[in-house]
Amino acid sequence: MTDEPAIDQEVQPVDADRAIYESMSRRTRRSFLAGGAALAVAAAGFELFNRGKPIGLLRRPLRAAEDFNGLVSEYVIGETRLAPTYPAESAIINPRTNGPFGMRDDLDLGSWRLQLSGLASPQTHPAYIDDVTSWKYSYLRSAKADGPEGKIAQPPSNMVGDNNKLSGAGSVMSSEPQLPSPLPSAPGVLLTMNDVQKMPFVEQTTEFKCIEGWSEITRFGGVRFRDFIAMYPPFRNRDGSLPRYAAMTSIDGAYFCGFEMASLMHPQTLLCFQMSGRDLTPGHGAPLRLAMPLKYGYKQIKQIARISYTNTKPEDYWASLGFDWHGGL
Ligand SMILES: Nc1nc2c(c(=O)[nH]1)N[C@H]1C(S)=C(S)[C@@H](COP(=O)(O)O)O[C@H]1N2
Ligand SMILES: [Mo]
Repeated sequence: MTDEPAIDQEVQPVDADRAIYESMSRRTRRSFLAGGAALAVAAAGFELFNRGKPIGLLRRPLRAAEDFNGLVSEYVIGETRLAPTYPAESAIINPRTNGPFGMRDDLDLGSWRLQLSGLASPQTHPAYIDDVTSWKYSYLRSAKADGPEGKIAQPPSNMVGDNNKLSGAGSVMSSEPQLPSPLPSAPGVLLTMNDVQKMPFVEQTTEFKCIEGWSEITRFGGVRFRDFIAMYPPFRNRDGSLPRYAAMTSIDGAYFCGFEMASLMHPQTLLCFQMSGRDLTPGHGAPLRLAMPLKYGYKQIKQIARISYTNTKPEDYWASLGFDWHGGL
């Protein structure tokens, strides 16, 4: 107990963030009321559970409860509080790797570009391209050994074991993803890691939680997604609002996540290229992944290749298998 790291409550908001922090404490109080309501719903619904038809991996009442939790997290809790932060020294040095889907451990990092679409005025950017999907990545191993370019990666053997422990998910986990969702062609920009690293560097030590039931204190380094949004502004709707969502896909499109814009604007959402003070390893999602300490690991997509802003709710890998689309803690 005593070597449990002290939670650092002294997160100092910069001025621009102050309004958010103030509304956070108000909203947190309100969320206790919502929590009470959720408990009542849970108690009443428990009996119905076994009668429900399965939807994806979850039975219907559980699915409904997940949707309800999603609403609570979206409108009441999720985007307005801060995850606790810890001293950098309390972070684990070699975090475990988990989740190999849609990844290529043989990606030639020099060939990596971020395909970014749904921008306000992409033509003004020097890296403008008519169709971001025309970019071809290259791989270090020969095409002969690995099959054609873009083939779904076979999980490297050191990354497989953990996934099979996800209860009830064994048959799904061992097969290829069912809903590969490569995003359609679109104009946009192709960014390099240098472009990403031009924004202010931030380090953040937070608890990383996987829905399988393990967690680790992890030190992430990267740039705030909200800075990235400011640097490469999304299109605006007629009423001036930002697009509702961003869709992201991993290198071969086989792992994909959707996010509310509010989640991406959260000050702890990072586009991340370091863990434990070192460059990301392939298993952890080199060169670029998300860190979102208010969401479960499955929303923290690794080896991002594509980000697209949209008003259409994006497909999500684990949501398509029955888990909550929001993945909030
Ligand atoms: N591309 C991709 N990203 C992914 C996954 C995956 O299978 N493929 N798994 C997710 C899950 S379930 C977890 S718990 C975390 C694990 O991150 P880590 O390997 O850095 O611990 O990655 C997430 N991001
Ligand atoms: Mo996970």
